[in-house]
Amino acid sequence: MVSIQAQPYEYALPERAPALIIIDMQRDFIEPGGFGAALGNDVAPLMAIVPTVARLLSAARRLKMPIIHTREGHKADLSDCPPSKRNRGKGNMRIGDRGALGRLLVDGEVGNEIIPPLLPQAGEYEIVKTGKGAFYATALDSILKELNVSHLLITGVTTEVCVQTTMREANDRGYECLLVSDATESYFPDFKRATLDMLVAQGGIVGWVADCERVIKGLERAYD
Ligand code: C5J
Repeated sequence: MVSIQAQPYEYALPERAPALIIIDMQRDFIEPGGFGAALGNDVAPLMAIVPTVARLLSAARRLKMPIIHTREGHKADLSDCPPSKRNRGKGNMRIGDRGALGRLLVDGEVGNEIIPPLLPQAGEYEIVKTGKGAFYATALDSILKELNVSHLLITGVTTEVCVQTTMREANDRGYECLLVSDATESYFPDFKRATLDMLVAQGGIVGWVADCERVIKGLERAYD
């Protein structure tokens, strides 16, 4: 059996290839003028992981793995954005307000698009989600079940918010999850570090962590 060298121990790869999940690599979080920047964050660290995510994406395409992209986006009338979500954040910009990339976190606006180097291709799934977790109020679980997928390789932003929430939701639903450590990023380095530690603590209470190089090596050995 082929495995990926990971923490807290080897991640055994199944016969059916894992799905690559790319969380919220949209302009709103990665580019200046979007939602992340409106909250006062420096977006440069998030931009820096784009080549690594692109490398994984290209490997997944070559190996014909299922690929799922998510975007965090709300309806234009914000009927799917509860006050518990909208009335948060610092500064005077909130979800739905107009910024340099259009209305923040609203589906169909420029800021809500996936960044050009990672744009989905035909045959890949693009899920618009309103929650932090990608399973909440989406078809993700049924898509994965239909594809007969049991293992997920998780990437994207931000590590401690939508990525971690999705990985925990996935683990609760029975998926074996590995987070790719250099293909995820946070605006807060300490939060990223703590998240990676938490996921693999206690014998991998939520799942596994490995870097892109190790992941690609394992995938090529298993599925090439
Ligand atoms: C946030 C996300 N940070 N994609 N969303 O609000 O992590």
